[in-house]
Amino acid sequence: PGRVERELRRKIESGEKLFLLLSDPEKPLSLEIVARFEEAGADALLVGGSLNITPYDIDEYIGKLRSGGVRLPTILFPGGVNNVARSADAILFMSLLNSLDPYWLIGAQVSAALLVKRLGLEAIPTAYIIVGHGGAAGHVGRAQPIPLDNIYVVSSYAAAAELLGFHAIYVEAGSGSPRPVPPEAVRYARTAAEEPILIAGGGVREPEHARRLVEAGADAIVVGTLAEKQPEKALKLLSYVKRR
Ligand code: 1GP
Repeated sequence: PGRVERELRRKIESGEKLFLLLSDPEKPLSLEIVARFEEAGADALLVGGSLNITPYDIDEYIGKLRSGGVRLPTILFPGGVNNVARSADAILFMSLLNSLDPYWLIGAQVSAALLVKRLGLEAIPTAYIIVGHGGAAGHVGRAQPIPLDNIYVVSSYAAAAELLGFHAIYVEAGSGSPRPVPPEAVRYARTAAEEPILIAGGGVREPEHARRLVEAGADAIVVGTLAEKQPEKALKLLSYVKRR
């Protein structure tokens, strides 16, 4: 693993749970908001989105945060090849395991791989699994989302991800999903795969829900929409994740 992943793993191994703030450069979180989350103990900033983004937007955004004093590690959370930008510290190099389209399984990765290497981005091999609503990511990624009433299916995907050597598993309900990523999905993933960093996100709005995700075995909770719409509540949620 590279430097960013090693630091995340060091924290996880010391018993910390991670709060990952998500900013979509199409509607970016302000410098002031990002700085407040950093101050409050956020562990990294994920940057990315599905639509209407260029690498220039991302570089400009990260540049602005850096010159404003933000020191958080920045990790690309790419909605596509258009999200590969040099100013980030690392990239979730993802395969959408339950996509029906080979492009999102391996095509986008082939398009991006040499660029990721040339830009010197640290790649964190990540299995992306979409459950329930799926949001824009599910639609764009042509996912066959795992049905919420058969959520145990997540365990098979998680086990496959571990055996294939992914370093992280991201269980996603979709940004702004009306139903947040279920703790049961996290529990099935955790039981089936011990080694990968387990990330959960999508529609997380309640501090209590974040606590349940962590109890179910999530190493990291991603929050985007709430930080944009109700930053105070998102900061409270952060404190629930980090206090443990
Ligand atoms: C989306 O999981 C992330 O990819 C975060 O979702 O915007 O609903 O927090 P929210």
